[in-house]
Amino acid sequence: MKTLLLTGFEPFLEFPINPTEKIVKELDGTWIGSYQIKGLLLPVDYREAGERILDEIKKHEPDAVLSLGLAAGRSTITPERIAINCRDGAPDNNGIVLNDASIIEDGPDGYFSTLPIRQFVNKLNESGFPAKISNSAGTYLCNNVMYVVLHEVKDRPAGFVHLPASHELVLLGKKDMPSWSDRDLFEAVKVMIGTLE
Ligand code: PCA
Repeated sequence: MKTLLLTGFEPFLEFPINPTEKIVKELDGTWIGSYQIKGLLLPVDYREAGERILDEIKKHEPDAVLSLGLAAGRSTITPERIAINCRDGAPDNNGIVLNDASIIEDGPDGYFSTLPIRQFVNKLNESGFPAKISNSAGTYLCNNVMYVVLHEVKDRPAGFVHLPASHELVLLGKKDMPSWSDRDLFEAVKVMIGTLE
């Protein structure tokens, strides 16, 4: 039996819904291919997010780690290629603002995803879900979580995928941006996990 730690984030900033929260809750405990999914919801909090995911990895020793986040405004599923050692941007959910700050002092500038991101993109596109590799996970919480996981986890596939907004989020938040149905987001996540050996 293999396990996959699947993480999502709570709502943040001007987004009253985070579609990754639903996906993680719905998939928790289910089986996809040879993996049983362990779902974990992360806070949008610089102090806590990294610690929570690393604790969970230590506790459960999952065979793979896939973290999900919302990239509002993107129109496709975007597996991230790289995490950088930088925190800079809008306030987190506790009002903490960081500018030009390292995630890990004296850590490497970046870490490449160890997930099969090219396979993810190919399989998603073949399955009818538009996807492309992203070369920047930003400098906010998603990049932060991706960086701290890749700093610690060297022997298993780990990385991050950004998802577009859901229809529900766009309607509720009165946003003018591309959106997908929850069902398609959910199925796309299953397609990616299904490519893992
Ligand atoms: N997206 C944000 C943080 C939480 C989320 O879902 C990001 O891209 O950093």
